[in-house]
Amino acid sequence: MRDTGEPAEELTLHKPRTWATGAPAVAHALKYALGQTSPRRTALTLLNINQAGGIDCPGCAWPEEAPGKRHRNEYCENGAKHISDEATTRRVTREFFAEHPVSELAGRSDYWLNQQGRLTEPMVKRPDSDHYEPIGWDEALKLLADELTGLDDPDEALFYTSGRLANEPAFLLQLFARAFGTNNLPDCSNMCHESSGSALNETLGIGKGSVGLEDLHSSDLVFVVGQNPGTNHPRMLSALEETKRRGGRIVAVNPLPEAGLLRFKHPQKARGVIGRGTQIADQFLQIRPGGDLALFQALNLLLLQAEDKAPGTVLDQDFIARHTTGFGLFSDNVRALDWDDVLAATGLRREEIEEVHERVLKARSVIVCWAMGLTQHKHGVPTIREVVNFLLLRGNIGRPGAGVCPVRGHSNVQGDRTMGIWERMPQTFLDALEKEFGFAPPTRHGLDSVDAIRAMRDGRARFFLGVAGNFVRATPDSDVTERALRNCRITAHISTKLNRSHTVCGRTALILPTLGRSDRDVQATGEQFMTVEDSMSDVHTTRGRLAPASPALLSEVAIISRLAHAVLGDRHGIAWRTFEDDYDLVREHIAHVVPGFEDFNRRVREPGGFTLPNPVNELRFPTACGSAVFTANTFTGLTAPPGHLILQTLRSHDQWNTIPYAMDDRYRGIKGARRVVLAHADDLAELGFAEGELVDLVSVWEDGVERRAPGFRTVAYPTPRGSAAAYYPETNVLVPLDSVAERSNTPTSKAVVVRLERR
Ligand SMILES: Nc1nc2c(c(=O)[nH]1)N[C@H]1C(S)=C(S)[C@@H](COP(=O)(O)OP(=O)(O)OC[C@H]3O[C@@H](n4cnc5c(=O)[nH]c(N)nc54)[C@H](O)[C@@H]3O)O[C@H]1N2
Ligand SMILES: Nc1nc2c(c(=O)[nH]1)N[C@H]1C(S)=C(S)[C@@H](COP(=O)(O)OP(=O)(O)OC[C@H]3O[C@@H](n4cnc5c(=O)[nH]c(N)nc54)[C@H](O)[C@@H]3O)O[C@H]1N2
Ligand SMILES: [Mo]
Repeated sequence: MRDTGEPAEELTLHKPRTWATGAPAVAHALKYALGQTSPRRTALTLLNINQAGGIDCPGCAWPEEAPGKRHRNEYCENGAKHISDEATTRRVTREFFAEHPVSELAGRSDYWLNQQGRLTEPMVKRPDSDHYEPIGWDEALKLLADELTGLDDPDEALFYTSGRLANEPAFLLQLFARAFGTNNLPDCSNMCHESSGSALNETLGIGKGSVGLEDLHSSDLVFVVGQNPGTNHPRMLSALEETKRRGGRIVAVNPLPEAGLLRFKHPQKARGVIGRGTQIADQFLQIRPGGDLALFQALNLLLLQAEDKAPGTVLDQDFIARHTTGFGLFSDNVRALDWDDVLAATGLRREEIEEVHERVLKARSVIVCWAMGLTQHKHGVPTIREVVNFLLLRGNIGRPGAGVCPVRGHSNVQGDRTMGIWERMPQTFLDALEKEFGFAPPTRHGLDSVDAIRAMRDGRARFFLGVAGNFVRATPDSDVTERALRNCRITAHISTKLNRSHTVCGRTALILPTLGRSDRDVQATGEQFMTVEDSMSDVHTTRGRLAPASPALLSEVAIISRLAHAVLGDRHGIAWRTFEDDYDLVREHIAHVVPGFEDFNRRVREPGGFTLPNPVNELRFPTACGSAVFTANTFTGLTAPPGHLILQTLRSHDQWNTIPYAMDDRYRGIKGARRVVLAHADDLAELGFAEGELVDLVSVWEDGVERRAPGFRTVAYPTPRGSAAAYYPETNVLVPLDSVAERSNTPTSKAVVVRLERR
């Protein structure tokens, strides 16, 4: 058989690991790096990751320590793999596209497409052609501009971004979209932390976390809920190790016994490389999927009852009286709680919850961290609101060692929102844009990702520009989404590497290749840097060191500004043509428009940058009523009908979002295959399957449409009864477009009802 370069799926199973990182992690990172690029480039990139003045790791948004306290190697295995993947010396050239028609590329795996290397020049796929062919930058941008000006209504255009985009191009993109006349700025947050933003805005008045690294280190009790830090935020484990060293306690809440939650070996300290490492979780709650709202309500009930028994000793009555509203409604609601419902929804024993309660009573400061295990559920928003109730009860907000900590994904996903990448930016932001640039931005809210798919499907949107992401693999209901994209007059992508979104084309399609984080960015006024904001609101610079992947690449700032100029000319007096020469000019505008960015150019040049103020930490709550808000939330347990399981779609240890880097998931003991479904041994037996059997996953949803992901191997795994897990993006095809979280419209990627069918 001809070697297609596609990885074979050959599953071997090992015992799941109980500890994360340590020496093997360093070895795995170097192995991947050296498979992609030279030792010299590896050294140049890895030594600069997350150093003051160096490259911000394009991996996750976990913050760095202050410059003086950083490790020489302030990166993790996965960050290192991620940046080597960008620094690769492999190239996708015009000859590649001449050899591979689009119809062939559309049949390739996400892994294969990514492994072809960096994109090198702009390419166009013209109507009725099955090939991408070279096109000059001016012609490409004119083609896009003509499509935009030819639309009947600016709202027929969509501008998607991922949180990979740095602040400067993000600011320019939203400025361009709004000057053009639309708020259609769907982004990856819609699939990610939208539920957090929604719940936190409503209850605290700001959609961001309130804690910094020092808070985490000094906290008495930290909850890690719905998050797999060993894989997705490995440097967070160093922070949690420090929390423990200082006497803090950690409670982990997760359906899966994830390796990093149990034990951690620090890769950059001798005691981490050998020996047993630190036990991270003092208590592990193996919760049923979707059970978190019930858990926090039960904890809140226990707090109310403890206060009843010993008035004035449990709740922070002063804080509640001075800084909150809604306590009465909240407490009436919680007092009606039925323990049987709680135990059924959580799958936990009452004693386990009471043990957590005892820990809470002992803790003077509490932080709750969370990620996708909370946000990607139907009740994601009320769950996070209940977490806020829990913290408010004892005044665990706005003081040292306490607060909310939504752990962000993409390295600049929080910054992009700060810069205005949001389909529903508040009027104050739009007013500031108007004051700075002299045009009135549209006030109608734009479309988020799910609504953008509906609009393309129904022919209401016809122009799609994707920046720094992989829209068709990040979104649900893959078949529906791909048909929707193919409905467009034009689909265009500003990308560093080939991905499936480039192969799902509108009538015309463009690939606009760009510099990555690791590439040196030299413009007319000299070498440029960009800026990012991490998960704890620290804003700092990022500067690449490597020779660009190709001389034909333009920076994102250049592409977006030139496109804007091609469409708008000098219409609003915006100096589009100057921005690419000098990114300081963009930052000047940001300083005028975005609160907290005053004197941006000077402050961001200081080592380590600066931290944005969070009003919550001054006990100011910019909600509608000016106080923090207690809410009343109701839960319904998540159970699958007989013969079915609740499937969560998650990340393996060897992928970055939609891009697999290898077929392994080391910590979970899975090697050589991604098309696997993890389910409890007793469920497999009850449903009549042996381990290692080949099955289709079939999702059932109220619309009666059958959604099928073929060819998965069953793996017996210690997940709660009735639930299962499989990797994204292979399983996105199973997530119905209309199955979304209340209020945030986030696809419910952590709760899909499926049955297994023997092949
Ligand atoms: N190496 C690497 N790092 C990454 C990424 C990557 O792909 N690779 N992606 C980045 C991005 S964009 C993001 S958003 C983050 C994602 O970081 P995570 O949120 O850690 O990512 P997931 O793999 O989706 O894992 C979700 C976790 O939630 C648990 N979970 C599922 N359902 C429930 C539930 O109902 N309740 C509770 N309590 N837990 C539940 C799962 O078992 C799993 O441990 O990581 C970022 N960092
Ligand atoms: N079923 C299911 N679906 C999910 C999730 C889930 O847990 N389950 N998670 C959701 C989450 S949390 C997220 S954040 C989304 C992620 O969705 P996206 O952010 O859209 O996807 P990525 O895989 O990060 O995008 C990868 C592409 O980004 C481009 N790229 C990388 N670096 C750069 C750069 O510097 N500049 C430019 N211009 N391009 C670059 C490359 O071409 C690469 O192919 O997926 C979501 N979808
Ligand atoms: Mo994310």
